[in-house]
Amino acid sequence: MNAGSAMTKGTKPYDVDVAIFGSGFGGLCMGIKLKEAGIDNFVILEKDEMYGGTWRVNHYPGAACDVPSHLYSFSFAQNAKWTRKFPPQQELWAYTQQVVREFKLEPHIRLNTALVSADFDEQLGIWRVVTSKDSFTAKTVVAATGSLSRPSIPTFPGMESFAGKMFHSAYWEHDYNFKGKRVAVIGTGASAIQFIPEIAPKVAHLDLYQRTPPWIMPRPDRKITSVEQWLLQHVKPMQWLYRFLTYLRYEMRLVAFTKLPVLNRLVRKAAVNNINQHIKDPVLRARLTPDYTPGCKRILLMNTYYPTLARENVKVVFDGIQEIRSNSIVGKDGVERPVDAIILGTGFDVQHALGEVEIHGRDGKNLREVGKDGLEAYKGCTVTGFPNFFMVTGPNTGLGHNSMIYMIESGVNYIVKGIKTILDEKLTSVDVKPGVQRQYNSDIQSRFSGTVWTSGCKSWYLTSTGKNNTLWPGFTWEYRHLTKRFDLASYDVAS
Ligand code: N01
Repeated sequence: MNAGSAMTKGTKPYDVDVAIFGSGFGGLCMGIKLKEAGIDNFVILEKDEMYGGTWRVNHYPGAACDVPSHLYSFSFAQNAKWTRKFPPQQELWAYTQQVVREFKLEPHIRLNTALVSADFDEQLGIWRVVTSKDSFTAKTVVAATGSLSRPSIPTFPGMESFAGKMFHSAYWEHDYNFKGKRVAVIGTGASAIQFIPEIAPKVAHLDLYQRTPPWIMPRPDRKITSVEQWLLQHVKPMQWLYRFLTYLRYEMRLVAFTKLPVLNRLVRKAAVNNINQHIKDPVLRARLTPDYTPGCKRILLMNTYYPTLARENVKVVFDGIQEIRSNSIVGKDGVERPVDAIILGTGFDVQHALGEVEIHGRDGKNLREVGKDGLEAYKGCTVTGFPNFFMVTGPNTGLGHNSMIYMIESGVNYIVKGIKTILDEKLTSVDVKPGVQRQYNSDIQSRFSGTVWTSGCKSWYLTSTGKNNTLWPGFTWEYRHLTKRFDLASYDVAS
């Protein structure tokens, strides 16, 4: 076993107190807060050659976050130096590197180390972890792999015969020269609407295969002036006030999604105006206007998408794909369109985010099997039958209205308190009671009734059976309150 610098077995019957899988915002926050709680014997496993999570992986042209910069950072590591109101990918990735340095996380991070399996040893109350490099034991494990980490690659008849270039937006090939090429983009989600305006001016022709149009609002982006940067850096109360006001503004969006659908009519009106302002062709306008309630799928923010669709060299194809041939795509409209490159902007497999990793809890229970119809958890953090196992951004913690960093900090607080309880009280295992998890999920599901998310659209928020196990249905401060303390009474405890 190559335990790594953070592993010191000492007198304990295991190598590390905590093994964290994933080094994005969730994994890094876990590390920082464990250190703060005095727990230093932990490792963060990262399967790739560098840490940083989704904002390192997704580097397609135009990649940027649609949550404002000053809210999309840790509350305890605010950054006054954002250059734009909405952070570009490069700045977000640089921010994660700055955080790793500032909080001295590097000795804990093990790069190029993919989790293969984790098995709970009932007798000892420990996890046996196997990675692509070695194996070790951990008292507790934390999955912080995020839900948008596994690209969803659709299959189309004849796809394997395509002789041109094809890649997913999460595997962007910057060396590919788009100049003069005929390009097909499949998908019109958050990623596609950001990279299409970047590549359209370079290509000879772009066919955009739209299955469902998204609702898109203008993105109120602009440069942050040096005076603003100075003020935010040197007048700390101002930084907090600015962050708080931004938080409140975004939190209010939930009212339109859940409490006052009438507000949604205003959103729809503004979004329709946005289409009409840029698209003059009435047929195209109609096909770009969604027929579902705004918010049912994530509302996107972009200024240059519709003007790009109005370009001479861009054609939106609405009828779907019948077949892919070696140098063309045949649409369901029967038209064969020649193509040199296909870019899949087809999103992520949210329901199978852990992929092929084997996680076995009590009695050999496989997490993938348990979650095959949509994983359920307690407070998004623990799963019955998987003792001493925690998740950051687990089921029903996603958001359509505010910053995920806030949710990450809340969940991490709960998990750190749970881990501290296990370690301090020398507990063998802590496993959420089945009845507690069942009741919690039944309450969560009942809260979706009457919200925009149950208004009838198909989205990646839902499982194949239509259950929403992705979103948190309330205000983010409710989740903060829920995760304030670790409620040991909700758990079966062995000591
Ligand atoms: O993926 P998506 P994404 N045939 O799932 C279409 C986050 N993100 O990578 O709508 C044809 O949104 C699919 O069509 P439909 C953010 O949370 C955040 O763009 O299912 N089309 C859809 O149009 C976001 O929501 C930022 O009918 C197919 C598209 O592909 C999440 O990542 C920035 C298809 C997928 O859109 C995912 O975004 C970027 C098929 N077989 C991303 N399969 C921020 O700024 C799928 N589609 C925070």
